[in-house]
Amino acid sequence: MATTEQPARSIGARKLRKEDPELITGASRYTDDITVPGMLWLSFVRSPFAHARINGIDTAQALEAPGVVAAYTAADLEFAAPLFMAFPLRDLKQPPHWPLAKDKARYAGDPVAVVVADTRARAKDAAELVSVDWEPLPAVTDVMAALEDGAPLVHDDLGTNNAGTWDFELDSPAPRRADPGPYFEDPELVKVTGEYFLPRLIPNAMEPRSVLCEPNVAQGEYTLWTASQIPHFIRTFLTIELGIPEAKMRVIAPDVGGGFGSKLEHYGEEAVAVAVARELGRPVKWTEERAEGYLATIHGRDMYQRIELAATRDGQLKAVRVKLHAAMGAYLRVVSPAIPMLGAWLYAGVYDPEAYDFAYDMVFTNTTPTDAYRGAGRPEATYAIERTMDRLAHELRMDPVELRRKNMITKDKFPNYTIVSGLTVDSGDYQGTLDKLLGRLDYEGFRREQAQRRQSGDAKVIGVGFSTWLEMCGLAPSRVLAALRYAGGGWEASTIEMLPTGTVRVLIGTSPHGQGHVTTFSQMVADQLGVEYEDVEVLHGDTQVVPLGLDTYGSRSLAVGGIAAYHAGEKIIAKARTLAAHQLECSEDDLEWAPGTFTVRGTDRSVDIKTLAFAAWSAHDLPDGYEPGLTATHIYDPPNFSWPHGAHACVVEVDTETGSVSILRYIAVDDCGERINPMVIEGQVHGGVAQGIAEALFEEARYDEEGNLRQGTMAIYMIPGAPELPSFELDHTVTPSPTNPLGVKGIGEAGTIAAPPAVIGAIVDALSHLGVTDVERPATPERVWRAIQEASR
Ligand code: MCN
Repeated sequence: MATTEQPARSIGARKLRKEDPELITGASRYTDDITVPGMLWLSFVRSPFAHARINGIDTAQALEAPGVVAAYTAADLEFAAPLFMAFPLRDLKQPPHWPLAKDKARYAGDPVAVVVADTRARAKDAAELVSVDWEPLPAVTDVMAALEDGAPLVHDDLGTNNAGTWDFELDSPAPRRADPGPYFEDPELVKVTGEYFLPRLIPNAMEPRSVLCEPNVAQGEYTLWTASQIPHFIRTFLTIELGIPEAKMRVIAPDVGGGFGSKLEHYGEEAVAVAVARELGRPVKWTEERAEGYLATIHGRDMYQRIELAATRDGQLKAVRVKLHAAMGAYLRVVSPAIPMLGAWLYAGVYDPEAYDFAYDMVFTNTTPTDAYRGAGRPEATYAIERTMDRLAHELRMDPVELRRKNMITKDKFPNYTIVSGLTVDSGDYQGTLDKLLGRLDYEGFRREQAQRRQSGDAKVIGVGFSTWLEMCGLAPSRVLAALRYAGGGWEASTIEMLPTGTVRVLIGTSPHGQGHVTTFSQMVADQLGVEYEDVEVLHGDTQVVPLGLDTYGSRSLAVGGIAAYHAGEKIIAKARTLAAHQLECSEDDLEWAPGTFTVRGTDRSVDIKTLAFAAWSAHDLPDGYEPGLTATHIYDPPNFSWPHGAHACVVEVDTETGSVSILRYIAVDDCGERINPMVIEGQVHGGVAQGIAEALFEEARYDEEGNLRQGTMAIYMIPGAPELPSFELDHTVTPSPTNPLGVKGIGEAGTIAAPPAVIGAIVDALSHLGVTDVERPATPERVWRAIQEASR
C-alpha cells in the first residue's frame, strides 16, 4: 500500500527553474503575443508639453483615416470613478486622476485621446491626425522649486504643490522611543548632516506594458490580459472605475517579463481598454513603445533627503532625525504617497540610537508620476543612514566598520526586538554577517594596498564602501496597513488540490514576473506533502483560476504567499490523516506522518498520500460526513513584516585624472532566513545588486526647463549590461524568522536596497585623502572628476 522511498528533500536544493525551458525557447506567451479574432488596436495621443491647457481636441481628421473605427477624448468615455489610489493618507490632497486628461495635461506624455483602428500602424498614424488646441503653461519639474512661492501649480485648485506631510509623530502606529530634539541641542554630542538627492529612475522591464481586453457583450463580461504584477487588484480597481461587477471582470497576467515595481500599478490604459471594448463590443489591444513607456510608465525615487545624526565623541549613535521631500509627479498613483513611508522605520538601519524622528512632504511636479521602484522607500533609507554613518566616522576619525559594529543591535536582543522607530524586528545577527563579509574582503589587506597606492602617487586610487542593511518586507500585516490608512489588506491566499492521480495542483495568489515562484513553491509543497517536485503544478496570475490573491510586490511572495501555501498543505495533511485512520482502522493519534506517508505507530502498516488522494476523490469509502477530495485553501495574514538583513562591500578603483570608476569587487552577504532555492536567491541578489549599482553609477532621468524628459530613450538612459558590472561574490548567513513556520524572509529587493551606498561610499573612500566627502548620484566620471577638483580648491 505504501511507497517506501521518499522523494529527496527539495527545499535548499538548487533546482533548475521550471519556468526556464519555456522562456529560453521563446515559447512564453506575453500579452502582446495574444491575438483574438476581430481585435482592434489602440494608440494614445499624448501631451508633448509638460504643462498645457487643453482648449479643444478635434478627432475628425483621424476618424477619416484608413482603418480607423473610433476616437475618444475624456468627454466621450464614461468612468464611474477616477483611477484608484490606495493610500488616502491623513490630510492628503488627492486630485482626481482620469484615464484621459480633461482640462490640462500635467506631464509630457499625459494621454488626452485614444484612437482605435484595425492595425497597430494605422492606429498610430491616425493618432498623429488628432488636433489638440494646446495652451502651453509654465512647468515645474524639480521638487524644491515646486515648493517655492509662485511656482506653477500642477493642480490649480489645490493652491499648492505640496500634497501633504507624513509625520512620524502623527502618523506612525508605532511609538518611537524618544524625541531627538534635545539631542541636537546637546553641545556634548557630535552632529553630522547628510543631504542627498536621489535621482529619478526609469524602470526598464524586458517586456513593455501591454493590455488586451476582450468583451463578451451578451454576458457583460470582460477579460483583460495585462502585463502586470497585480491582476487581483486591477480586477477590483476596474470594477470601481467602470462599474463592472467583479465577478464579470477577469484579469489575466500571463507570462510577464519583469516589472521591478512599475507593474505594481494600475494604468489609465487598462481602464481605457476596457471602456473602449465596452463601447465598441470588440476586443482591443495596446502595447507601449519604449519611448512611450519612458514617458507613460511610472518612474521611481526623485527625492531630496536631509538626515541628521547625533553621537557621542566615542561614536555612540544617540539620535536620528530625517526630513524628505519626495516627488509624486503629476498625479498620485496607486501607492505613490506611501513610497517614502515604506522606509519610515528604517532610517536608523541596523543601529540602536535612543531617539528618532522622520517626516516627508509629497510634492507634485509636472513630471511622470512616481511610484514603487524595486526597494520602494527602503533603498532611500539605507542610502541615507549608511552614507551618513560614513560621514560620522569621518568626523570622529573612526573606522567606518568599527563605528558600524559599535552601534549595531546585538544578536542577543532577538528574537523580536523593538527598534528605535517602534516596530519589532523578528530576528537578526548583524555582527555575524559583517564578520563574514570582512572575512571575505580581507579588510586590513585592502587598507594596506590603499595606503600604498596613495603613497606611490598612483593616479588610480582604490576605496571600499560598506552597506550594512536592514529592510522590512513581506508586506504586510493587514492591521498595520489599516493603521497606515491603506485601502487593502496584506494577506495572501493559496489553494492546494491533490488530484486523483496523485499529482498536486497549487494555486497561488502571488503573481510572479521573473521571481521563479513556480519552482520555489513546487519545492516547498513537494517536501511538505512528500511528493515528487515534478508532480507539483503551480498556477497563478488569472483571477478566474485563482480568485483569491493580493499579488506580488514588497518581497512578500514567499514570506506571505509561501506561508499561505504551507498552511493549506497542513490542512491537506490533517484531512488525509482522518482518511488514513479510517483506512488503517486506527485512531488518528496512533498515526505517524513522515512526508508522504502515514504509518501506524510501532507497526509496518502504512498508507501513502497518493493513495489517500485517490480514495478521497473516488469517495467510495469515506468516513461518515467526510468531504470528498483532498483540497484546502488558506488565507494567511502575517503577524509581522519580515526583516532580512545583510552586509555588502564594494571595492572600486577611481582614476583621479578622468573620474572614471571601475568596480573591482562586489561582495554581498545576505540573510533571508531559511533558503528555499539558493540559485533563485542568488539570481535575485544578482539582479538587485546590478540595479543598485546602476542607480549609483549610471541611471538618472532629468527634465529640461520646459519639462521635456532628457533621457527619453534607451540609447541615452544608461542601463548597464554585464560588461559594466563585476562578477559578484555572494555569501549568506541564516537567521530564521520566528514569525513563520518555514523561518523564511524575503530577498527580492535586497540587492537594490543594499548596493548604492556601498558603491558611492567606496568612491568617497577612494578620494577621501583628497578631501572629497560626497559625490552626487549617479557618480558619472564628470561628477567624480568635479568632486576631486572642488575638493582640491
Ligand atoms: N526565495 C527563496 N528563499 C528565501 C527567499 C526567497 O527561495 N528565503 C525565493 C522565493 O520563493 C521567490 C524569490 O526568491 O521565488 C523571490 O522571493 P520574495 O523575496 O518573496 O519576493 P517576491 O517573489 O515577492 O518578488 C517581489 C520582488 C520585488 S518587490 C521586485 S521589485 C522584484 C523582485 O522581486 N522585481 C523583479 N525580483 C524581480 N525579479 C525579476 N526577475 N523581475 C522583477 O521585475
